[in-house]
Amino acid sequence: MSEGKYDHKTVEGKWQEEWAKRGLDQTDLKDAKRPFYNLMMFPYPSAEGLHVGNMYAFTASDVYGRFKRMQGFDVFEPIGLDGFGIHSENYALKIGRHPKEHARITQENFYKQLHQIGNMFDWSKTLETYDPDYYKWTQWIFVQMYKAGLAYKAKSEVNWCPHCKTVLADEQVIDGKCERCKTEVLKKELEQWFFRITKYAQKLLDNLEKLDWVEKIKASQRNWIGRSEGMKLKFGKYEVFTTRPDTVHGATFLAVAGKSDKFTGEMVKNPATGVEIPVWEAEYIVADYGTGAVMGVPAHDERDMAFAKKHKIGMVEMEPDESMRKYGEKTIHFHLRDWLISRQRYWGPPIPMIVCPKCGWQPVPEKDLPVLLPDISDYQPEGNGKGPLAKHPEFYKTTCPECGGEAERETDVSDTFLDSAWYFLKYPSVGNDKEPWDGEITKKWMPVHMYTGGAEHANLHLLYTRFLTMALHDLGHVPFEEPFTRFFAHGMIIKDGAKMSKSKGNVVNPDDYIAKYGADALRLYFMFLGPVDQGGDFRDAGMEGMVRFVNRVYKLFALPEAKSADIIAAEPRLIKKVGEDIERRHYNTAIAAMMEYINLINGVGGWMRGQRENLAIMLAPLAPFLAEELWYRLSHKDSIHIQAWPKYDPELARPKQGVIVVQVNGKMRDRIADGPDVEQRALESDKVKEFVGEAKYRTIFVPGKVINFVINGK
Ligand code: ANZ
Ligand code: ZN
Repeated sequence: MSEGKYDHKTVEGKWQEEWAKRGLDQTDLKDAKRPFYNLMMFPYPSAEGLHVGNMYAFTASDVYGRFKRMQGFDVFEPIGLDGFGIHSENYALKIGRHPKEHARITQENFYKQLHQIGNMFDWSKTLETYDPDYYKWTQWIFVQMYKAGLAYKAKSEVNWCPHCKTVLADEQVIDGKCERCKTEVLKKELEQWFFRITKYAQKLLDNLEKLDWVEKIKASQRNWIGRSEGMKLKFGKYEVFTTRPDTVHGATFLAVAGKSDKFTGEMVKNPATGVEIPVWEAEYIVADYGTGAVMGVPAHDERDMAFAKKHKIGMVEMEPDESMRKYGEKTIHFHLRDWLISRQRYWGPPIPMIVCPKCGWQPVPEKDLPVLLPDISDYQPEGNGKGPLAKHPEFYKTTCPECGGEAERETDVSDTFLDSAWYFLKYPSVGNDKEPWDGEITKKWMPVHMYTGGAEHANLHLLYTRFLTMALHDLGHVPFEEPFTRFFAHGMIIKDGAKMSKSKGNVVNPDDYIAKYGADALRLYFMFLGPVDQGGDFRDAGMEGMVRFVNRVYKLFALPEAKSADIIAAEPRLIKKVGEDIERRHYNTAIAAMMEYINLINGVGGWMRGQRENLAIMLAPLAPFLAEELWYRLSHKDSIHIQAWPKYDPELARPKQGVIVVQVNGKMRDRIADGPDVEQRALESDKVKEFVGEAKYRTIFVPGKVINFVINGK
């Protein structure tokens, strides 16, 4: 065993190469006995590369995957790039680089960064959403949705981002601003492609009960779906949707959606009172919610009250009346609106539809997929409601698949969130270009066993992917309705009190840290910040501490062989604690427990081989390079990462009890933890052995206090 400092550069380089050569992280997807699909949310490249915050989340997910592998699961941990879309494209536009060229550069950098951190990714199964072998199937999914009546084109009032020069789905408007560029979003009346997510509103809601997800994500989805039970009541030719039919007596006006408030000149009869009430157009009425018409009850509703006051409409006080149910029928409405899927941009999969003057809209025949995104130099969005492909007749001029006549292709591309709504289905089937995914493999590996990602995607990605999976299930393409059995939301990394972001200028590039301190030290540092669901504050100072920790562990393995009752007593507790903490992703306390244990060993000055092996194994998910090196130095030929997680005797792992003083002939020689087998453990102590040797003895045991070995003849 070599002395001195641990050289992370040499060690990490060596094991990266060796692991790749052995195919250590390539999962045998066909023959796996205990499949465990450990997935981290799809990364989308924005600027130069991954920052420390992204790396944090990936490492947190990887520690869990490595732990599961040591528990005997066949873990599949794939990685790829969500490289299509506005986010990447906006950055490419900003720096004046073609999005395709930009993607090539980012891809190389991303994979290099992700490789360095030492995650157990199966590098034989990577995928990128802009790869035609991938988006061929994204388009195929669009075609299936169209054929099933789940994709349609319609004119509606939609969100328009004047900066991104494209429409956005409701879910991509956060507090009135564009999710990607934070510009104030405008409303526009446009004809667009939609996915009929509303058809699944009830199922999206019901299935939440079955999912092992954190409650705040489920609550967010419930709220977004917004189920509302009420009644439809007839007011003359108008029908209103109300959740308070019992207040119908107090309706003093009727309001329909309008761009500004104005009296229409029309009067209708209140069905309950027979009184004629005025019909108004009102700004506060949403055109496509409920029936688009509301009965105004100023006495019971704040907005109606404000409207009535402003326009001097009367108010009627009355007692709520349950008998009014006879004026209408029960109905349910959802706030969720259909998913707007088309984008007037360049960097996405062309929507695989053709419009023919005679036959109307036709899907591109499946044998003609993919519809390739052409290489063009005028890829900038124009903001005229059409995408850049609309300037290219060589792209859009085609023939009708139905009648063979002249026809035109759709020139919008699809939303990036469609690319990322199905990627998990493709990973295990990467390489299969005959079908989107392999039936057997899909059944064996999915739903995903553990999904880790950011909570900010509750109503975006997590809702879209649930919907798409349900739709694909109903169309017979996948054997399950829900994509992710468990979802774990990781916390955020902040720096100087603020979320890490380029605009705040507090982004930390992990590359420098890996080069300087090593991947293991960075991983340990991340995981020591706090429980993963809480994230933490990134401070340079802490890194040094982790480098010292790595070196201490390394030196520990140079200590001589020695048997200590204290270490023997501490070990089962450590194994229990580290395992349980990793399972609930409190990696920080697992590390803290190991630190304490290391202090104990240093105090004793030696330890046993089995203890060394177990500690190395427990460190392996957190510090995979260091652990592998230690394992190798213990003369093992196989990888530490496929060793079984250490077992412990639950009896011995019970919380620490009192300390027993061990005496030989009345003189204190050692202390051991109280618990079962006190005598045996006391005799295993080197300090005790030294004095007892082969001599005959009798034992005086005072439970909870002292054990005294009295050597015969004394
Ligand atoms: C009369 C009334 C009296 C109402 C009262 C509420 C309280 P949720 O729960 O969100 O579904 N409403 C219906 N359609 C609307 C539209 N298109 N635009 C704006 N407001 C609309 O809310 C349903 C309630 O919101 C309905 O019940 C209606 O006002 C209003 F004391 O009817 B209510
Ligand atoms: Zn035709």
